[in-house]
Amino acid sequence: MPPIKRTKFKLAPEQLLDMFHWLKLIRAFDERLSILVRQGKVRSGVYTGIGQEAIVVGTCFGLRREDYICPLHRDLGAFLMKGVEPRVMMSQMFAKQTGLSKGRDSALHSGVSELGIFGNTSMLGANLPVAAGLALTFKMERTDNVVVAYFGEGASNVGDFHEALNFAGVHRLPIVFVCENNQYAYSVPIERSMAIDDVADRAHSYGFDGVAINGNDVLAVYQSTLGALARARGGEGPTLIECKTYRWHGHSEHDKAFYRSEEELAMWKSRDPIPTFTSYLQARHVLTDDQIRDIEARISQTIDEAVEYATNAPDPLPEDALTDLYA
Ligand SMILES: Cc1ncc(C[n+]2csc(CCOP(=O)(O)OP(=O)(O)O)c2C)c(N)n1
Repeated sequence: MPPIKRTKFKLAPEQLLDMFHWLKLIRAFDERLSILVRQGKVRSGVYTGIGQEAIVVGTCFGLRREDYICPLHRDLGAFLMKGVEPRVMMSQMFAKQTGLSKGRDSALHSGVSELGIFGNTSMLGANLPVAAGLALTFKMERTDNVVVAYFGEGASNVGDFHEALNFAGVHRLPIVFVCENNQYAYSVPIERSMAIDDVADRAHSYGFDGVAINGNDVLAVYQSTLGALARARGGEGPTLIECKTYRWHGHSEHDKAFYRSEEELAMWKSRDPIPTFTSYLQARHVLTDDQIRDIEARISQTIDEAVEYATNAPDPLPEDALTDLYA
């Protein structure tokens, strides 16, 4: 298969600053959640994506409201980028009435159809056939909307992954499969679960392109996504983008991650997507120290307000347990 052509793009300074803001907000949101877990305030498992932010920022940045995302347990940032307010997201983590599932769900399975967010299921890979179904709907309705479906490298070993890619390839569906390859599926390192180096290669078996990129480079992720979105909107079918990255925390906040070395963590921390992008912006005179301070202050205020709002929000009521039942 010929290599995917690189998509040309130009972002205005305001757009670059917007990207920077999202990276910082998502990092700060996850970091605060990590503290709140230790304070016993969160009524859910918390699976932070600290270190992986460039993936959700780079993949969501070019989306329209009507496009659908199928996020993973580690992608709270994608909810924010698709339009969920931080205080609503925080309420969701606190299992309050003001959260997306009104406090009747563990935090990770909610969706918002008006914003194009499909709720995740716990079974790894199970979101992918559903995502392919959504993409089939878009194709049958003759819209040019696209589905962006996220999965971990661990999930790419599950049957559902292969069925979804096969179906998407056969029907040339408008879908972008985004692999967040953070090197571990819980405690299992990638070399113990896969005999190939790149998950991206798996796309070729299903008749479409796969590309492996630096998932800590937000512009590289954005660029690959732009190309994949254009192909999907133009009727050329799916693309798999494998983003190589690393999660700084354990699988979840209760996992101390003793299965990996300090040296390995330090090496990946030196590839932190935020300072890399900060240096890029500063070298181009798009971002000043004052702007950084201003953005950080605004984010800190947003998150403080979100925590206060969620803390004071009402708990779900027993009599509401059966409202909103679909069937
Ligand atoms: C089918 C299935 N098998 C096992 C699990 C238990 N489990 C939950 S998350 C996880 C690891 C996921 O790894 P990966 O897909 O790489 O995503 P990551 O958490 O690294 O982002 C496992 C094994 C599950 N939820 N579903």
